[in-house]
Amino acid sequence: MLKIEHIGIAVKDLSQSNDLFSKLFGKEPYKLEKVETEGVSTSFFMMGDSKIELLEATKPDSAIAKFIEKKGEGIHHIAFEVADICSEMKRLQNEGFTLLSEQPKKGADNKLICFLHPKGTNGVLIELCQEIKL
Ligand code: CMX
Repeated sequence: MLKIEHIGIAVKDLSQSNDLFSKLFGKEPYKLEKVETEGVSTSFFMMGDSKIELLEATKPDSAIAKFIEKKGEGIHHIAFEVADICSEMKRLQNEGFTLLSEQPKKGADNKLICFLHPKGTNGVLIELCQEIKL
């Protein structure tokens, strides 16, 4: 793994949280993006070499809706950049971690992504992400 690519924060109301975090950071999000397959609306703030992603559920059965129902708003996942997601997935599977998809999926912000189950990582949901080269 190369670096922390972003930290994801689950929020109830993206528009209100964009205002709140814009005030906190002193800058606007550089991107707003809906990811239908994950059932989320997202925004991204550039924070030096890393990012903060805010996530609002767009469907009642999405991972973010379930998370907020159970735990409330807050840090949802930590995403790590990897150079080659397929080889990293194989490596982690061989190490005994539980991958939440067999293949990388298309995620927000032009990334291929894969999650690891938080039960195998001390209760922290980990995302691997690789930039899609255009
Ligand atoms: N961080 C830590 N623990 C989490 C968690 C999270 N984000 N989400 C769920 N859990 C915990 C639950 O609290 C539960 O713990 P207990 O068994 O102790 O109660 C356990 O994981 C299993 O949870 P569950 O309710 O049985 O299962 P869910 O249906 O909530 O699924 C998970 C959990 C992680 C498998 C699912 O949320 C998932 O597949 N996540 C990956 C995809 C995702 O999060 N997409 C949204 C973000 C997309 C993006 O970044 O663009």
